[in-house]
Amino acid sequence: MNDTAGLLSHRPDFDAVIVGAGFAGLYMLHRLREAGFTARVFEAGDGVGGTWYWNRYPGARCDIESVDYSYSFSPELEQEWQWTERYPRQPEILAYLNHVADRFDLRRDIRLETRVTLAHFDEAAGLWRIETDRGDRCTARYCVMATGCLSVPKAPDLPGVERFAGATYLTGAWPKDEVDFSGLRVGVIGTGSTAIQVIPQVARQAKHLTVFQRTANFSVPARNGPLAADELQRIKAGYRERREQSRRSLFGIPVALPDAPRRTRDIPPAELDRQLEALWAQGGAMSLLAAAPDILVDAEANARVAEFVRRKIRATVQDPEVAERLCPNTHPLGTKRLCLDSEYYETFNRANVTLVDLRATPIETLTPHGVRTSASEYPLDAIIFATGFDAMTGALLAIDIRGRAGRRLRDAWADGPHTYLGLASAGFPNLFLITGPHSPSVFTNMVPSIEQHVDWIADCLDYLRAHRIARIEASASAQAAWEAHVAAVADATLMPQADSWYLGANVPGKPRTFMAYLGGLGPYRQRCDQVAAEGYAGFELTPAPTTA
Ligand code: NA7
Repeated sequence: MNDTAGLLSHRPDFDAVIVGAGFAGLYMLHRLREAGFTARVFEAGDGVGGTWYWNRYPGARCDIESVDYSYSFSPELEQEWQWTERYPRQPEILAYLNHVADRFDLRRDIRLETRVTLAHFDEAAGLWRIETDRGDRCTARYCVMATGCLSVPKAPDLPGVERFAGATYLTGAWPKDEVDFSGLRVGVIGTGSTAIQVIPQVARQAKHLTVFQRTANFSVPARNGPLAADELQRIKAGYRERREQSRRSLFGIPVALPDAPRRTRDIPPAELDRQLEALWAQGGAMSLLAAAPDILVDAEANARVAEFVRRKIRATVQDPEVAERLCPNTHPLGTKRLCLDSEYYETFNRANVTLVDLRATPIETLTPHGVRTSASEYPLDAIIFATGFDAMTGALLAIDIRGRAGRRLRDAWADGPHTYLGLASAGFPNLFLITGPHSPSVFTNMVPSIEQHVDWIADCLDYLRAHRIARIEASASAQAAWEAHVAAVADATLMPQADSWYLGANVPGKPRTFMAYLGGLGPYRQRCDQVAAEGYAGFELTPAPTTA
C-alpha cells in the first residue's frame, strides 16, 4: 500500500477499485499499477474484453480501422501486434485484449465472473465500500467506473416475447458456442449497426431470413479486406504522427481538419458527387463524417449527402419497392450512428431474404411460432434481437451507487445524467467515470477517448497523492456550466432531431437528454488538460488531515 492510504486514518483495501475489464478497465489497471497504486478490477464476464467479450454475434466487427482502434500507450505493443484486416473482427479484438492482459501481467488483479452490485461512499472514513454478487466486500479510496457505454443490452420489449417457442438470441449477450442457422427460418429484429452486420452473415446460412425494420438506417460500405504486410509496415513506421493526429482530431481518427473548410452546400453538385463517390469507393463511415463535418449542423448539406446515399441504395437493391423501404427518410444522416457494412444492401437481392417494414405494418405480437404484424404472420424457428442498448447510463445505474449523504446515483440522475466533463459527478467524491456521459466517447473512436480519460484520471490521482489531498469532487456549478455547454453544442447540430440512443430515446421512460459531447476529442482534451493545469479547476479538493 502506498502513501495515499496513509493520508487518512482508515486504510482501504485498495487505492482503487475498477469496475469492468474492457479496453478502459485494462488500461486503467495498467496505468495505476505503473504509478504505484494498488487496484482491483471486478469483471462480470468470465474473460476480459468488455464489449468484445459479449458481442460475439456473426459478423461482429469494429467500424473503426484496426490500426486506429488499438492502444497507443505502448510503442512495443503497437509494433508487435499484427492486425490482419482493415476492420477488425470481434475474435481478433478479443485476442488482442487477452494479449494485452497477459503482456502487462494484468490478470492477477482482475476478478472475473464477479459483478459489482453496490458502491457506497463512506463519508466518515473517506472511502468507497464495494460489494459484489459473489459476496466480496472491500474498500477503496477511489472507484473508477470502466463499465462501457454500450454494455447493457436493451431487453426485447415486444408483446408476447415470452410466448415464442423457438430459439432466441440477443446480439449483446451472444452464446460462446457457434450458432448454426442452416435450414432455419430466422427473424432479425432491428436494423441498427449490429443488425446491419448480422444480416448478411445469417442470410448466407439460413433457409430464410426475415428482417423486421422499424427505422431504415444510413450505411456506408466498409470495403474491408486483408491488411497487406507492406501497408501495415508503412503505418507502423509512422504510428507516432498518426496517433498524434487522431488525438487532435474531432473523431479520434487520423483525419486532419482542413485549414479553411469549405461548406458542403457551397460545393457544386458535380464536384460533391465526385468527392462522395471517392469516399464511397474508399469506404468508412467515420471518414465520411470527418470529410464533411458540417453535414451534422447544416440541414441542406446533410440532405445532399443523404440523397447521395439513397441513390446508392436504389442502385444496389434490385426490387424498387424494397429499395424504397431501405431508404432512410426519418432522420438526417449521421444523427443515428452511421453504420458500416459489408454487403448489407446487396443482401436484400437474395431470394431467401424478406424485408418487413414495421412502420407500415407494426408487430402486434410474437406468437409461439413466429411474429405477427398487422398485415401478416411470419413463421420462424429462431429470432435474433438486435435491439440495442441502454446506452451511456445503463451500466452505471445498474449498480447501487451512493455518494455523499447516502444519495443514490439513480436519484441524482433521475432527470438524466449529471457530470462534469463526463469524468465525475457532483455529490460522488473520488468516483471517476471513464468515457462517462457528456464526454466525446461514443461520438469518437473509443480507444483514444478511453486512453485520454485513463491518462487524465491516473495523473489526477498522482496529483492528489503528491498534494496530500484526500477527496476530489466535481463542484455543482462547474458541472452545471459543463452540461449547459454540452447541450448548447448538441443543440447547434442536427443530432437532437433523431430518436437515437445518444438521447436515450430508444429506452421507454428514459429522460431525453443528449449524452455525448460533440465538441470533438481534440478540443475536449485541451479543456481537460487545462482543468488539470489549473489545479483541477471546477473540482473541490479536500486536503487530508495533517498528522502530528
Ligand atoms: P441500435 O443502433 O440502438 O439499433 C437497435 C435497432 O433495433 C434499431 O433498428 C431499432 O429501431 C430496433 N428496435 C429496438 N427496439 C425495437 C422494437 N421493440 N421493435 C422493433 N425494432 C426495435 O443498436 P445496435 O446494437 O445496432 O448499435 C448500437 C451501437 O453499437 C452502434 O451505434 C455502434 O456504436 C455499436 P429504431 O431505430 O429504434 O426504430
